[in-house]
Amino acid sequence: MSDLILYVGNKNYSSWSLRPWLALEGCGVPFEDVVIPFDFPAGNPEIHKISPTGRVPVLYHGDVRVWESLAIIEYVAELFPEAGLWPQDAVERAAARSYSMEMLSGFRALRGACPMNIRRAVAAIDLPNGVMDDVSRIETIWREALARSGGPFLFGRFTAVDAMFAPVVNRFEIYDMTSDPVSRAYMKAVKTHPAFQKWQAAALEETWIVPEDEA
Ligand SMILES: N[C@@H](CCC(=O)N[C@@H](CS)C(=O)NCC(=O)O)C(=O)O
Repeated sequence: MSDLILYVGNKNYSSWSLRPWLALEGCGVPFEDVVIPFDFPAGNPEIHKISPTGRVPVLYHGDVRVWESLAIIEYVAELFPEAGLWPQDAVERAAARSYSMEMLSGFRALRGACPMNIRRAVAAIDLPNGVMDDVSRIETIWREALARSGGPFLFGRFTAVDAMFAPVVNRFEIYDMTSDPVSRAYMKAVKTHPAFQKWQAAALEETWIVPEDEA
């Protein structure tokens, strides 16, 4: 039994939960997960019992509680340095963190209009202003990193920054947002990664419907 417990939201919808979950799973860090669905109109009161923000993800490690997706990744990266959550090279690590921070703090138009939804069938939707600017910046990041590393992941092997962008891979896919061959190859690498497949299989088992996340 692992002493790391990661509380996550619905695997079908919870993009912020997917990020640390995938970083840990994809880098071979032992942990357990507990799903707390947000299928209540006013939010699930259970989330408030375990999270200071009333949001997931939250990590428990004995008495230590860490919230916010990127803070969780950083905590676990320090706990398991050999797992290689970040690139080993300091300059590459700085770039990976910069991209991850862009994801955490930006791309609001895309995130607002195009919710992650693992089980959704592929279908384009009308996109409000700003969404394609976000798509363009993300594709520039991917192109830049993949050209430097040679792929198949942004920094060669799978790292936390790929986990940070994994919900975007789902969004690009289900809303049919790109035909760029470099993006498509990267999306395929993420979607076929065993850790992503494991999350996807669990998401497909879920039956909760969250109407506001059904674009
Ligand atoms: N900045 C936070 C965002 C967390 C967040 O917004 N989580 C959503 C799920 S993806 C949530 O808990 N929603 C529940 C609710 O609003 O009731 C992070 O990076 O962890």
